[in-house]
Amino acid sequence: MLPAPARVEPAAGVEFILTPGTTIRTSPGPEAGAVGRYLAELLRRPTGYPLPVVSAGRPEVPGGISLLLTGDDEASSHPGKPAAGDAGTAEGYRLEITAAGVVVRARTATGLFYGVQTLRQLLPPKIESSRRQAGPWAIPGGTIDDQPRFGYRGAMLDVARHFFAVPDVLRFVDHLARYKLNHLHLHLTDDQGWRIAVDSWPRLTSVGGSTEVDGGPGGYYTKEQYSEIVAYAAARHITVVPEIDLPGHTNAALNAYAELAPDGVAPPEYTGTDVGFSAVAVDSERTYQFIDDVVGEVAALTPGRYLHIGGDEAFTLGRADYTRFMNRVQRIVTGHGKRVLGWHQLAVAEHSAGRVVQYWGTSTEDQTVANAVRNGAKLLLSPGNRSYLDMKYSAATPLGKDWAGLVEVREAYDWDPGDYLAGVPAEAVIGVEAPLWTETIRTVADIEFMTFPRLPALAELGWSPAQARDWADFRVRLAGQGVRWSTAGITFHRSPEVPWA
Ligand code: TNX
Repeated sequence: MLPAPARVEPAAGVEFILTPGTTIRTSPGPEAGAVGRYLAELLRRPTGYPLPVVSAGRPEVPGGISLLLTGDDEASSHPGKPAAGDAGTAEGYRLEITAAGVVVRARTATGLFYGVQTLRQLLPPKIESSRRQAGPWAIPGGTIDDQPRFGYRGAMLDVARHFFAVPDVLRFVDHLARYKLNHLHLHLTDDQGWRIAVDSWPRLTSVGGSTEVDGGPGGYYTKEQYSEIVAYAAARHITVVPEIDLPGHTNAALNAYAELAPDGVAPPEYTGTDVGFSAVAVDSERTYQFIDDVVGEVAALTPGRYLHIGGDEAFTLGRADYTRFMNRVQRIVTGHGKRVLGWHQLAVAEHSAGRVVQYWGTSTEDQTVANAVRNGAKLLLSPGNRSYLDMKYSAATPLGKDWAGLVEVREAYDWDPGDYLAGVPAEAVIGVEAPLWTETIRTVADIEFMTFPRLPALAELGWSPAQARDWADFRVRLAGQGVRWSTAGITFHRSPEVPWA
């Protein structure tokens, strides 16, 4: 299983076998019912079984698969204790598999959903096929008690450098769901393109959306399309974190609206891959009106608590201007009811209630970040040399970059997020995120080649207890996932570090 569950007790010689008569029973209510239907949809095509989903408070007849929401009383008598506060409890589940049936118990539908992902991995790999396969469909017996170590487990997709249409993003969401990740960060704006419709500033997309790296056609999401991504992710218990990168990485916006540029002159469109050359006019009130409009519209479409404001690589601004600007942008974000997330350069700005800095450096020391944390910020870890999905695996990797180093699977796996940055206690770490920048990434196959197998490695760091981290064991479990990816049609890097079947 991957990520490794917190506690597994196998029952030797016991197995449950899925049959044409198997029923899926769920607690009453729409949330548990939706998880039941999700499970049925995963299983129906490969098995060819009808797998009806029925709602029942308590199954009168044992057998089949039951997805049950537990009351607080029942949940509190469970032995699994949360490691990371409420999120741990809320996302935990217990899975019991006997010859008579499968029971998933959880306090929330999110916990049931994670129990379902574990169950999926316990079925034979042919369960990943989109065509009907011959049985038997055996699930090994035992009990699993599980909950995540960290409450934030994410991946970022850069849809600005190269645009990815809605179906491609939804497929990426499904990859996250498989490994119990719960945040999708969308890098929606950059020098090469603006990808989210803003009604009050229409040229952002009509002009700013029509470019991408190497001069491709670009594209953007209408509000309906963005909401479709949000809803699809929510159905998989994943929260979308939209990023509007400021004050740098803004050439597409400046190209669309000259009034936002420091000298009032629109720069030409940009389809190269340099960074750090653009910035909005930080001394113009019009700029703050623009940000208030954009943040307001994006916040209104986003149910999650975070709004990411970038803050990286604003090389044309001095520290004082940058800090003053970011202080003001942070207030705009909280004014629209969201918490601030930003790349760790944001650490120099004043504290803002509930803010999170995302560390993307390659050193384990950063005094400015440690200070921001002492002042109340939380930390999200995305070390470039560990978690960046756009770094090459080896010098021979045809895609990607290498400025943060070469990142083979062991490098991506063998570090501890709880103990990474000097002077930052584990309690201040909300979790981990793997960013995929797309300067060199053009297709779904490109995305998957860079994502698999490193995203599962990061998922285990985010979910499993620290003491479960064991490279020798992990590489064998990872190898077992390979046949599932091939069966599901997912492209992956056949790392020489992993004993693939
Ligand atoms: C740095 S990481 C960037 C991105 C690039 C990436 C390429 C960060 C916050 N900024 O603009 O796409 O490197 O690896």
